[in-house]
Amino acid sequence: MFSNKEMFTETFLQRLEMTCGKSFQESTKRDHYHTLGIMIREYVSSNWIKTNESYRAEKEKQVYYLSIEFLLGKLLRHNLLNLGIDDVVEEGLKELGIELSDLEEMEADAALGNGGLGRLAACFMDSLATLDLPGHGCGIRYKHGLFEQKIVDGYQVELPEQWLRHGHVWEVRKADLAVDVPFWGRVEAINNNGKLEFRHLEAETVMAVPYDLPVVGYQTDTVNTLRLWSAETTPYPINRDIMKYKRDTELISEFLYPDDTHDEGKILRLKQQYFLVSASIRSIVRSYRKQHASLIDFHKYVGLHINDTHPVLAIPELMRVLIDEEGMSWEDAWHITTNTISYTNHTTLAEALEKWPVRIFQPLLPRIFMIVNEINERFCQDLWTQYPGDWRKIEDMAIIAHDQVKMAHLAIVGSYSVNGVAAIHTEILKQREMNQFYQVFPEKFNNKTNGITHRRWLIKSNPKLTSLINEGIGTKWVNHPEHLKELQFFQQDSAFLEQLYEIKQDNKKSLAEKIKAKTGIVVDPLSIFDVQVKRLHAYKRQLLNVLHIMYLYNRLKEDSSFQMYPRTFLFGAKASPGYYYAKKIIKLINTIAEKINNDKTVSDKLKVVFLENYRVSLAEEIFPASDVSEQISTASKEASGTGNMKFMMNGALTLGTLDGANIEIKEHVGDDNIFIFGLTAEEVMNYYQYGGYTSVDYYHHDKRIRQVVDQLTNGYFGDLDNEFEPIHDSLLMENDQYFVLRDFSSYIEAQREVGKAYADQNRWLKMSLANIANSGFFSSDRTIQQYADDIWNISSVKGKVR
Ligand code: 26M
Repeated sequence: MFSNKEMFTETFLQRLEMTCGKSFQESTKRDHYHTLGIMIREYVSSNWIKTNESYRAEKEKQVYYLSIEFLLGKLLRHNLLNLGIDDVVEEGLKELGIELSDLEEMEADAALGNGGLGRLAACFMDSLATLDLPGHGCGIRYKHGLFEQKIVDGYQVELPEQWLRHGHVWEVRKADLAVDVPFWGRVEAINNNGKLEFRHLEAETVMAVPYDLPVVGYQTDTVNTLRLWSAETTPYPINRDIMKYKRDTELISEFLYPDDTHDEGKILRLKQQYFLVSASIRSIVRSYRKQHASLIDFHKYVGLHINDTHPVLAIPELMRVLIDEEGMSWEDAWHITTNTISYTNHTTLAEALEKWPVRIFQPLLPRIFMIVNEINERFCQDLWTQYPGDWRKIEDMAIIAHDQVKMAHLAIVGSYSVNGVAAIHTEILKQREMNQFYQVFPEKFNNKTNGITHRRWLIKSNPKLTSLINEGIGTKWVNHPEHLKELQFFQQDSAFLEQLYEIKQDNKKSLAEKIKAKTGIVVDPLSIFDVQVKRLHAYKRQLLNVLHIMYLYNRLKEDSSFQMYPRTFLFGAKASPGYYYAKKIIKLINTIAEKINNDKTVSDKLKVVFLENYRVSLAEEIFPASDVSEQISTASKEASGTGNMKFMMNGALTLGTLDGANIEIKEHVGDDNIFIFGLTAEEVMNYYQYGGYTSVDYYHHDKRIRQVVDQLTNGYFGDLDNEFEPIHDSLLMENDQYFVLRDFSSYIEAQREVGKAYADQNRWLKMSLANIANSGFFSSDRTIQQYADDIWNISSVKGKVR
């Protein structure tokens, strides 16, 4: 049905009548979108079935990527592109007077994630399928994804997100594959001929219903599965209060938690975690059992990867299945479990490390708690043998201590691989945060630097740049992104550089139009688009960016001889609804934007725009239109970053600290093609350890700093009622935890260099080209191949199956 235009339009019209029960004349854009989605799903389904059959027939090892978040975004164009039918569909629709881009607008972003960690999971799904690797995702089908952000009077307001309002065409509900997940109740031990057996009694049971999404690889027949679980009531609940049972059950998959650092310790969150893990493992074991007589070789055929500690209960849950359901000994079960589970750490921020009070954990998951307890006791025994008498160390490393269950400790002890997400991050884990564990299990630790799918973040989002690259070096890079390196041949080709310039200008114009339409603000596409888009966090230091803008404004107002290249500063950021300080920063950005954008005396030099509701689909419009990529976290705090890679791939230049993957970006592009400033991770950590930083000294000794910090509270920007006093205090009274004032001068200097480089158009274009050319390493295809080779031990099934 997609082999040519005519075939497509014919089938489309036929399906439209069948699925919508309307004539073409009566039909709406939504009907068209829906019909197209159904057609694509149908087209994919035979390869989906074949992929599954061949995995079964070949008994291939399968990897399941367990993640509490999958930040997918829109799927229509992505699927068309991967299936290689985007042109046929686009042209066919045109014949019918329909614009494909209008249909794309009908689709809601699937925003089942907060930020980096969730988007990484989505990129990994794409790379797994494209590389023909037997890897699948397991997640939760939240009824409401990440909240929708509105800016009202400069403040963030959150609205519930409604992606399922019109249904989701890509999902298939599989009611027959539902499994039960038990909570609460009590455990009874029975003596069966001298062997203790455990039964979980009087549990409140929740039914987990899977919704499967096909994950289509690029130009391949492989179709993997992303299985999202939805919580429903069982037909025969034991709970007498039916209404309460229904509420409690449905709440489990109702909302995504909108926090991406703070461990809130909410019982519902723990319920979500066990729900995901238990449903996934039960369904994996059930299908495994159809192929294998016992679970004794489970680890040879199944890998379970846990995306941060959120799914760490996979460890005790697998132990429970092996012991209670399969009758295995503890030793056999432990051998299998610790050869099945692998774990990725995504942060070293102390406030993000998950800990659960025993008083919450034990009653909710009584059998799982017993198993965690046993794991802890055996681990402490081993430590005692290795470090006899060292009570302090054992207390530090224990999985349960001071009535808390430490999820990261459980993850390290119960897995065979622990990886960080960028070289420096892994080093910090090994040498500092997890050093005690590294000493005991050095062989487990390894690095896997993050990556992004160049199919969404370059080919799909920046078609003009994609065409230019294809004209220059052919299309080999599409399957082997390291070939982007060949773009370096064009370093001296002024015609090529000119085209690169035109494409960036076109993309900037499109974004400028969008900004005008959404906010009424007119921005000049000839100005430098200087962009910071990411979650709002103190450690990411949006504040440093803001203080610099205030400084520039002051210079422009006070010194008529001050020269600067015109700039447009763009921000996009959601703050966690309960994160008071982060919300203040949003208000601050909007407050200074208001004053600056309405000051005619600087309007040819300076504009500030806060883009509402930053999300995957908006990101796809921003990266291609960016010149400067702000990656200015306090060194040592950003595990990797992945936005930095998306900017780079679209030819933006990084202005950043030596943090996370910025360091590897610098190594790939070379020192001349990046702007680095600020303290190193080493220096930051030394300050934390030995002290020696006094932020007020910087306030007193640098009048540029004094001026902008004073302006936070003196009403200069028109703010009322000490609105920004908390920010002012964080810098002076609380000694500026994130070294904003310490790095201020160095940042101004680096920003000046950026302006100078941009003014030399030829130089800038060469730098931009160097960034695109060296971005191949940051494709998630490279990352996933490393996971497959070094952690999972799986290989491409291309040619092996079907
Ligand atoms: C935990 C408990 C309760 C509520 C929310 C959470 C929680 C949710 C998401 C905690 C952390 C979450 O994500 C952290 C995250 O996104 N980390 C980022 O991971 C990226 C991919 O590896 C890295 O590039 C970023 O540097 C890192 O900040």
